[in-house]
Amino acid sequence: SSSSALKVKRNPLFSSLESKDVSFFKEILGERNVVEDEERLEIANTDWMKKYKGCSKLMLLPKNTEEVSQILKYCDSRSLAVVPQGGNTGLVGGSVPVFDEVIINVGLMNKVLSFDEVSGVLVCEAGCILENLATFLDTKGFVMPLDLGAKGSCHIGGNVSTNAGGLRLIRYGSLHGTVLGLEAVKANGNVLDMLGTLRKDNTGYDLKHLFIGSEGSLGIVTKVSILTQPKLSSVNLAFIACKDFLSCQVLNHLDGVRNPVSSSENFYILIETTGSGETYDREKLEAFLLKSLEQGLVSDGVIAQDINQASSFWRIREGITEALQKAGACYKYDLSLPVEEIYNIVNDLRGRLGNLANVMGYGHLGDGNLHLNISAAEYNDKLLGLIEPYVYEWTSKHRGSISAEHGLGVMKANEILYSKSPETVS
Ligand code: FAD
Ligand code: 2HG
Ligand code: ZN
Repeated sequence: SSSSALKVKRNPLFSSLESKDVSFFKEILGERNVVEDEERLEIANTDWMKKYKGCSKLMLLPKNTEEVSQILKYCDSRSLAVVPQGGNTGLVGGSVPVFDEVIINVGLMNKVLSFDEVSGVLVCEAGCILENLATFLDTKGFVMPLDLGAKGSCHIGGNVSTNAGGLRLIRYGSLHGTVLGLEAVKANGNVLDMLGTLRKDNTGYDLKHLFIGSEGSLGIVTKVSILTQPKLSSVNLAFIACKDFLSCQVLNHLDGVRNPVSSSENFYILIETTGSGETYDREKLEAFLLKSLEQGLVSDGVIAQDINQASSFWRIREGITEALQKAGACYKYDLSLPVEEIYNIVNDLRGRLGNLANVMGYGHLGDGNLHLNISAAEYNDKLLGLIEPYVYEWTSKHRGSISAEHGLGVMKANEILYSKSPETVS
């Protein structure tokens, strides 16, 4: 359970939910948006990996910022603990209660508020699902600056709160660059209007940056203003096999997905380019592949011939997490490391764990971000003892980050000192 993972006891200073609290919430939110139904709570208490589980008796579904503010103000006055929840796709146990916290899910706050077709600035509520925003922008000829495998469920507010990286970071940069403004509600109910749409604003501290990646610890994000990008006409996608870094053994777990390249190598890389010169862009990518083949860096490669083939390539990459989920228990580490070191930790762990588990390395090579996934039949303490603190110490020794893009959550809240000096934490 999440409480044993965190090795903490419920803080007795927090009160327990009483029926008068539920009545208050029903009064401000309406009966329907105060969820006490056991089945729905079971889902909301359980994380995506089914690894972390809380025992909340209540989920609240506010419809606007004012309701979020009222909820938080009341919880603050009654000392009721809360946990903000978005699409519940987080991979570090942060989106579900540790004990009996009240779950606040902003999923009903899912409206696009404005879109400026000249600047590309989109302003929306935090509960918008990433894929819905992408679909909306597509009709306007724009794309979101971020994309990730969980797009069908994750919320933009969740993305901001975890500072999600994803598959386009190398092209469009991190959310610290693309998020132009936020609205958030602090634990005492105060609303912080930081919802600017300006590209430049140096009037004092840029408070919104503290919220990006704060995992709900500073308040609930209710609105997001984000810079989107024009959709470019030429998109090229190459799937290459090579003798370098990225392991793709996990392909074996993907039902019905054929390996697009005929040779079977240990390493695969997916490269997407976007531009506006269709012939030129393609020729450039082809020339790059040819040169890499000649130099012996690449052993095989294909460029997607059409959009269907391109999405089938992306499905392979985006489906790894789900495939591993089906394969059994999975210990996940999300590391930033100097690129040249990335694969050494995979090899080290293979040696260390032997046939106790399958060690997989994949991720975002261009960002220096390794997803080290250790797959076993079931979770067990002996295996965990061999992995931790080994992985954290290894990462710390190389001045890496123990959370590149997923956040600390419950899983790593107590491990922050592996990546930050004490003075910067206390
Ligand atoms: P949740 O999981 O609901 O919550 C995550 C954290 O944010 C929790 O701490 C929660 O309390 C807090 N939170 C949520 N909403 C709010 C809010 N409105 N205000 C304040 N706090 C809030 N992550 C990546 O970075 N890159 C990837 O490529 C990637 N791919 C993934 C693929 C799959 C298949 C899956 C399952 C996950 C993937 N993730 C990835 C992890 C996850 O999708 C992201 O962390 C995502 O940003 C979480 O969004 P969410 O809405 O689901 O948030
Ligand atoms: C990805 O890049 C996600 O696919 C998930 O960040 C990584 O499951 C993982 O470890
Ligand atoms: Zn990732």
